Formats: sequence, structure tokens, C-alpha cells
Amino acid sequence: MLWFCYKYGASSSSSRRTNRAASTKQPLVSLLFFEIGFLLISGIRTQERLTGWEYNLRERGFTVVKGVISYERATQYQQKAYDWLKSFGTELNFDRPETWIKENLPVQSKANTFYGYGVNHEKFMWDARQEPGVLDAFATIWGSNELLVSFDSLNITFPNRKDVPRLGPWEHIDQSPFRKGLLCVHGIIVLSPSGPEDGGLVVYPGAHNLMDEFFNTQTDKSTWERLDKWNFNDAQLSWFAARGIQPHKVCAEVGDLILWDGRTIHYGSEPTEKSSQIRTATYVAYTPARLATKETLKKKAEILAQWGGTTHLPHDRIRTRDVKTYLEDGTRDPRDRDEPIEKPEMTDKLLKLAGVKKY
Ligand SMILES: O=C(O)CCC(=O)C(=O)O
Ligand SMILES: [Fe+2]
Repeated sequence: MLWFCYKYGASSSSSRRTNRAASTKQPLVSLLFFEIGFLLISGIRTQERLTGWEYNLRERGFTVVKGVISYERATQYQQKAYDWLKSFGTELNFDRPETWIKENLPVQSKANTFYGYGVNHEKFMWDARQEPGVLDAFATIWGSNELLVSFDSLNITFPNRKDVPRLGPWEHIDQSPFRKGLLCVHGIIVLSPSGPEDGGLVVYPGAHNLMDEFFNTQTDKSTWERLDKWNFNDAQLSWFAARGIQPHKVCAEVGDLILWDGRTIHYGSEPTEKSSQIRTATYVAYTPARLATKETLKKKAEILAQWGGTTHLPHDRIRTRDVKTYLEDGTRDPRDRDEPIEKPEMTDKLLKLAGVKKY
């Protein structure tokens, strides 16, 4: 469906134009015709009635696409993720909560993600990224099979850990206020049951539709940053609450794909005291390859060559970063790795998704 491109792509058409103009220097006239044609076609498509998950994603700003991966395969990915976590030769035992402590784990972010040691490029991560059901969902959203993917991280959250403080809500969006319209649809491949008490995504349905108004009326432009992140404080959340926008825990099953509009306020919640589920999830996001400039693609290729990670955003603001993993005291983790344990096969499909090969 092209509705997304219309509703969101059109409103971000200036950035698409900039990107394309910057990368290919197409003549202005043909570019103009393309844009007009694009808007006409997508305008017509928008008249179509959307149903199911597409409707929810557009109207509510999030959705769950059921069973994009079979239960068996999803469980295999979960097992691979656990094997990876156990590969550091520590006392970690998934059946013994007393071993779920920092000393037994590789370096993890406060948000419970693993992002170092080349994990973003382990074969199981790439296999999950290339699952046909996942790719189909994003191809439907963007009306294109020619997609780029983010080199995103793995989330394994142990419930009720005693050695670290509980992570409270961290309401945010991963989009700078300078960006108008939709920048990215974010995704989570669900590898563990995510019921009301389990760890998982919390969203503020409907927030995406109010985001421009919020930034224009409730914030001082001088505080805006180019960084694709905005954290909301209580007063700002009250503004949304006054408009009926409330937090909602997304419930999903193993093999489901959670999608959300990048302007939907959200955060990853830890399991409550009542849950004993180990949250397991991978983040995936895809955008049309045509949105990326040559420079961006070059950076993605460099990052892949170093087995480094990126943010959720596949096609823009790609930064080469230090890929080494450091301990809290600033020294390099002696367990650090220069490459994944099990490397993915560098197929044409993978290299196109990574932005290394042209479509
Ligand atoms: O863990 C989650 O469900 C959300 C993570 C998230 O919002 C982020 O990494 O930006
Ligand atoms: Fe986020």
C-alpha cells in the first residue's frame, strides 16, 4: 500500500527531494513530474479502505502483525540469542535467577539491549532480519521491495534482577522535532511471550497525529536538536493525557512483529514483579533504499565491514562509531570480539538490504 508514502512520505517530501537531488542530481523537471505523479497515485490509493494491521498503524500509530515468523523458527532465534549470551564463558544459567547478574553478562545498555561484540551481525540476527514475513510487512508499508535495514541490537531482559535498579518508563520518540512527518516505522520481532505483565513495548496510541502540534505549541524551538531523540517530561505527557493519549502495553506472541510509527511516544518496559518471562526481542526497521544518499550507503558499508551497529534508522544519519566494547571503568572488555561468532552469508539479498549493493 502506498498510503504510508502518501501520508508520511509526502509530508517528508522535501527530505526525499533533498536526498535524491543530492545523490543523483536528476533534472528538476523530471523530479517534479515524479513527485506530482507520486502524489496523484498515492492520493488515489489513500481512498482505499485500510483494514487490519495497516489501519491500526496509520490510525493508532502502532500495530501487531501476527505470526510473521513461525513459532518454531522464532523459538530457534530465541535459543540462538541465549546461546550467544552464554558464549562468554560465565556462570550464567537461564534456569537460575541468582546468576542473572552483571558479572555474568556481556555489556548491556540501561534499556537491556546488547549492541557490542558484533552481535548486530550474528547470523541469527541477519536471518531474522531477512524473514520473508518481516520483509513483506515493510514492503507493504512502503510500496517497495527495495529496502534498507538498520543494523540494530538484541534485547534480552531478565525479570526482577536484584543487582540493578528497575528501569522505569522512558517515554520518547526516536525522531528530531526538526523532522516533519514520518521518518521511520520501527519494528520489534517478538521472541518471547509479551503479556500485560511481561517486558515489552509500551506505546501512546494517537500521539503520532499530535506530534507537530505538540512541538509547535508546547516547546521552545531553541531547545530542539538534530539528534533523532526526544524525551518527554511529565508536563509534556500531561498535554497528551489531556487529549486522551494514554500509555498502552502492547501484548504480542512469539513470532509476531510489532510496528510503530516513529512519532508514537513509546518505551521498552521491564517485566513487572508478577512476570517471570525473560524478554527476548530484536529491533528491525526498513526504509526504501532510494531515500539514502551515496554517502550514507558508503558509511553503512564501512560499518558492516567493521561489524558495527546503527540506530533504528536505516537510511539517514548513519555514523561510524567506535565498535569496541568498554567496561564501566572505561577499559576495553577483555571478552570483546572483532567479529560475530557465526557470521552471516553475504548473499546478494543481504548486501542489498545492508546498502552495499545497488538494487
Ligand atoms: O525495547 C523497546 O521495546 C523499545 C526500545 C526503544 O524504544 C529504543 O531503543 O529506542
Ligand atoms: Fe525508541
